[in-house]
Amino acid sequence: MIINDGFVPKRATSNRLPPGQYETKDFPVLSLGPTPEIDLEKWSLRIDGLVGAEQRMSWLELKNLPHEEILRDIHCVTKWSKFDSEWSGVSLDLLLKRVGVIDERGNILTTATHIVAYSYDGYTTNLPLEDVLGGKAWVATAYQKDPITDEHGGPARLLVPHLYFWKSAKWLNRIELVDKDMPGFWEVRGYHNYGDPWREQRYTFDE
Ligand SMILES: Nc1nc2c(c(=O)[nH]1)N[C@H]1C(S)=C(S)[C@@H](COP(=O)(O)O)O[C@H]1N2
Ligand SMILES: [Mo]
Repeated sequence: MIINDGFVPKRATSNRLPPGQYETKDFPVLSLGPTPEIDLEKWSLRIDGLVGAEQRMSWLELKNLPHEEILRDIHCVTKWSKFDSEWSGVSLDLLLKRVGVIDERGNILTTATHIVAYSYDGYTTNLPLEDVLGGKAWVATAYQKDPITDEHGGPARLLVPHLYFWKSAKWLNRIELVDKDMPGFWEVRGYHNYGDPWREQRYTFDE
């Protein structure tokens, strides 16, 4: 007799948990300071620097762009990992196409090598350009189908799940394209410049 009760074995957790991390079902909040108050009417996202044509987007403009559903594990340097976090967002591929940083095929048209993300609370973080292209980064506007809560970075936050979560700037309001590496808030205060959880790049001198 064959019994099939619909049981699907859970994907093994061991091979999706980076070294030194533990799994949590919670969604901890980690912010440097108070949650900024952001009026959607005044909200904007500027994309500038080494772009073809700089842009300043209103909330409505961003909301009306095609969004992707994103289901990813996220990893915080404070050692929690959360599996299958569910977001909706606009890919950086799309946003950077619109300002002439890449063409339709994804060819890079800029001399920029990095981006710097800036937030409403003064936070900054740096990322290599190639780490935000090719379906690896989004400006997220929803978490589990609801607008992102204020404390988690709403109305819009960067989402770069393949790197430690400090790279995912909350309360995003500017993306600058630059041709040198410009370490951000945590990167000049002892955190690793790149932050790959699989290589456990937590602190500046981790290899
Ligand atoms: N603007 C801004 N973005 C931020 C931070 C912050 O303090 N300000 N903290 C970072 C850190 S250290 C982490 S681990 C994550 C935490 O995101 P969460 O509060 O949604 O869990 O946001 C990152 N993005
Ligand atoms: Mo963090």
